[in-house]
Amino acid sequence: MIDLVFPDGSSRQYPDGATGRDVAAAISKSLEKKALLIKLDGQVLDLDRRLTPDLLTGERKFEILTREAPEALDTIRHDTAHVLAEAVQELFPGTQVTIGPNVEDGFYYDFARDEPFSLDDLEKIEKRMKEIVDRDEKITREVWDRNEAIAHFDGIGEQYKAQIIRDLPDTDTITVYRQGNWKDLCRGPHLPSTKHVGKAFKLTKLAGAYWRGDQNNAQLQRIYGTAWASEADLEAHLKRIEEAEKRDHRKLGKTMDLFHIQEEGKGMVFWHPKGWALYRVLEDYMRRRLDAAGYKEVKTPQILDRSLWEKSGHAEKFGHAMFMCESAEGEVLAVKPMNCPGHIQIFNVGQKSYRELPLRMAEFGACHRYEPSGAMHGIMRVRAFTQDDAHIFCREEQVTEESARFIELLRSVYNDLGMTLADTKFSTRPELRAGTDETWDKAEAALAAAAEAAGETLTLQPGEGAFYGPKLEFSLKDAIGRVWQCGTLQLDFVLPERLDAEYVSEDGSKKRPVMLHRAILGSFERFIGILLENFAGALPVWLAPTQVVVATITSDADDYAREVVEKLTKLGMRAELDLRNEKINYKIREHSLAKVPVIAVVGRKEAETGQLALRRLGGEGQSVLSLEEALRVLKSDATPPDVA
Ligand code: THR
Repeated sequence: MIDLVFPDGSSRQYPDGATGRDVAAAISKSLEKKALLIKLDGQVLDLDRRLTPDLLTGERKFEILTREAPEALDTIRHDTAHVLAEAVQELFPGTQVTIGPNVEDGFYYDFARDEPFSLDDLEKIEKRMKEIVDRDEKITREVWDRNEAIAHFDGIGEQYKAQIIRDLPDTDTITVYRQGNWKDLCRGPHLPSTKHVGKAFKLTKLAGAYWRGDQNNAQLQRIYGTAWASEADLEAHLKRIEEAEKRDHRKLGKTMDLFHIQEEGKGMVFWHPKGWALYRVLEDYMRRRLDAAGYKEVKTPQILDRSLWEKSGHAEKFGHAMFMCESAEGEVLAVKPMNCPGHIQIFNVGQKSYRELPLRMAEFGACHRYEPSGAMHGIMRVRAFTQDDAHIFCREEQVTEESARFIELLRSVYNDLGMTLADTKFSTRPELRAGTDETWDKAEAALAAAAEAAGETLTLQPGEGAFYGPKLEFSLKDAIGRVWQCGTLQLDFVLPERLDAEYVSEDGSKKRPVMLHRAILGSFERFIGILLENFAGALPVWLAPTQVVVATITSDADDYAREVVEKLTKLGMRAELDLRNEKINYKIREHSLAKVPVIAVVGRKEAETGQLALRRLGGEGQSVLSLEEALRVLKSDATPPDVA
């Protein structure tokens, strides 16, 4: 007999060889109907898998999974990939299947076929997939002999599958899933039949791929799809994608004339006047916040001799991401990928006393890191970026207090920028690292304790720390629920040691300071991308590159419009004049597309009465105010939240 423990803690016995379906049926007919899979000691298995003692690997924890279970969604996606492969092979005989894993929100399948698939083919394939679902093909698991499996797949011309089996360790059980007349080598688990896949799926795109991701291998065709447990979930997903496309910062960058990137500078941003205006507002804001929080701003060189990067450990541990250059005299220099070694050089000039700590050294440091050309994404993922960086040199006993202050500042900055902190990850020692295990033990314990003292709940990310220390990563949630990792706080005992930073302690002895590396925005480039997507370009007045456009209805209001712009400019606002001989509705549409938050419309009437008609982006109608009142309202909207 097999003893199973249910989620409510109760346990029951079943005959050896009973299936998950038998167990569900014994509980209730309705459960048997809804059951799709089972979970046994953490492993998801087919509903019809015979339960044998060798499957019990732990506390015999047993669960029946229905459509609503997250694990079921993974299987639905994977089964949709199988249905896709079956449909492709039915419609395009001679196409070979390779692999078809799950990815975020869906799956893909790589096919070997000489002729390319077209977008029209995707429609045909989708139709056939729905027919396969209607056929309700039973899905069954079979254990095959390894050599027979190789011979079978070779025999039917499926070279890739035969190759996959050849490369599997001898000890692996070879399982083949049969679905109607179609078979695929697969580890499983799978749903009981194609009916359960449902029709909440959509094929989304075609892409090229290489066998095993190696460009020396054969080229394959990848079909991507998304699949969900219900039509409503699919609809919601497609809506989110549509919404995200509308907000794409690359598109907004163009329509708002903010920046561009070109081939000759992959991952390097050309800021246009309007984009740079936005950048400067954000930089000015950050500078004020840092000044107020007791940071001292510095500027350190862009390229430095390789020897310094060897000493710091960057050349060895971070060299893969560094750009190197050589001078005419043969010196080898590295373009800085980080600001930390530079800041330690400033700390090391003159003797430091414990009284000077904590010393918070800030820099809007332009860094360069090599990113593979395929990984770049607009201004969000770039090779040249500017960190809102700072290093806090402090005593060990100041770590908790400084971490708490930093987290408080970070929360307040995100709040001012209209975002909320969603999640904090704690990343521990990576494979490639500097420093001893004892140092890492100490650093990890201290950082986790400091974060918890500051009220943070941490999600663990083992092995994701910086090479010199563990780190906290702070993520934001945007207006459509997407999460972006931005801020960081890292605790480092390693670099002060490697670069000889020291201070004179209270008892006159020399000690190493602890270094806290921290950034709030992460990088200005990425953060501006996030702001644009979060607000769909409709930035709050204080951040908007152009805050007000004064647009005339008729030319007899020109002088008055000029006077208004002059007044706004005097108040420190970014105002523009639109005197063009165009219809007012045309002007309004154009400035709305450019996401200007306020348009002040002036005609003869406004000029005569000394008024302004204000139209807000996304708002209905207009409010007519006296010039004085309008200036007061606009000035107030344009004031950054930390100054207000
Ligand atoms: N060196 C750190 C980094 O690049 C900053 O100081 C935050 O992640």
